[in-house]
Amino acid sequence: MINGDRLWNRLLELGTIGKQPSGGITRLSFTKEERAAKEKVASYMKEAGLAVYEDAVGNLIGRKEGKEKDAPAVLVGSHIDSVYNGGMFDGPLGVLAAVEVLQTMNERGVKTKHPIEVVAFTDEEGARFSYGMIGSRGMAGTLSEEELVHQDKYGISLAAAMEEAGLDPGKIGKAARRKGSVKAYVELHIEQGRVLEQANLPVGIVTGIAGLIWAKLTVKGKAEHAGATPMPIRRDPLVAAAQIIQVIEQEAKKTGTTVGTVGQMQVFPGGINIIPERVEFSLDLRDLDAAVRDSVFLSIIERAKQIGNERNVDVAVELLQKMPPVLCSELVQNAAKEACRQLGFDVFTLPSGASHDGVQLAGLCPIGMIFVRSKDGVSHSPEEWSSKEDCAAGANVLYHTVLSLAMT
Ligand code: HGY
Ligand code: MN
Ligand code: MN
Ligand code: MN
Repeated sequence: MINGDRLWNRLLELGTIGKQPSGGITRLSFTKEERAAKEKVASYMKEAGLAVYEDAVGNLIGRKEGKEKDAPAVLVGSHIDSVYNGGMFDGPLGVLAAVEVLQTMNERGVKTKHPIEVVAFTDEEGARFSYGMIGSRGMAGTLSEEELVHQDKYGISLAAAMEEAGLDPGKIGKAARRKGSVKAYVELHIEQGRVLEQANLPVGIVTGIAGLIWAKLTVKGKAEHAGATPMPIRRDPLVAAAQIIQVIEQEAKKTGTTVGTVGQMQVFPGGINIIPERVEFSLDLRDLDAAVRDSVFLSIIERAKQIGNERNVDVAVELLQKMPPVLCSELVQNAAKEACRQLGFDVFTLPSGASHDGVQLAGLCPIGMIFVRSKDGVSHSPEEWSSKEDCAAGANVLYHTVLSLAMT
């Protein structure tokens, strides 16, 4: 069994880095908080007896050699960057459990055929630049320098932030892994939903990961005096945006499986006595079925353009990123199911509404995920919580899953 106390203490310690007065954690990619978190995790990796390095896109990696040095590696990981005001488990549980698994193997003198690498992927969340999974895209070889133009709210580009962190945007291709060099990728993660809690189970095995679309909608009207402009002649972009947001909820609800969220909104110029000139807001749209998701997206755009015509305002939609839904491989799912049986846990499978780095790696190697129960299903919030016992349960399932994948 893994050392549950050591895992829990490291989770608590890492959770202090980037802690906000609100109790949430903000550890955005390429910031000093994330740098400090990387240094902390690198120290844990060294304690675990791993060879530690960062690749060309800033993924932090700890490697345990296999008996066959050049055999394809088994990757185990997650991320340590966070959303704004997030929780302490989303990402770190997967990275620290992976370190714990390898440290336990080394303490027991366990030798595997395949090398095993723990990976803390760069910028999984995409919170700072509204463009995520930079590290796993880099490792999959699908990240191009052109994508590094995305900017944060201060106008700093991903490329500039990477340079400041000592990385060379021109050399990100060096992080790409050759097909065949990775046997499988496994990620332990909190469920961030309510399914395991309602089933009264500590762990579950993921069948597939929903595909997401992120877009930015801009509605342009006419700034005028709030007091002197009669209602019928206004070209108010904020009222139009409010109608479009209602449409997003209606169209998503219609399918029963699609989820649509507006998480960001900015009103310009933002004066209390000015009819806004322009409104910008985000759209996060997801479904396990890409065709269903895409048809909802098209309906939303159509209705948004109609609303624009009716209200004589201009509606523009910019696609920020689009990720396909992916299925978890039988290879990894079966290894995880066998691990659950060995440990006496129910074998329970469920889909993931949240997206994860495995989506980017599915073209490189077989992928799979193990979920740990989330209290009240809450995540991306300071209320995010999983019990020490459930975290240890997940890490033990991860241990046996990785062992069986790396042994033969
Ligand atoms: O947005 C997501 O689903 C993940 O937390 N990056
Ligand atoms: Mn997240
Ligand atoms: Mn996550
Ligand atoms: Mn993830």
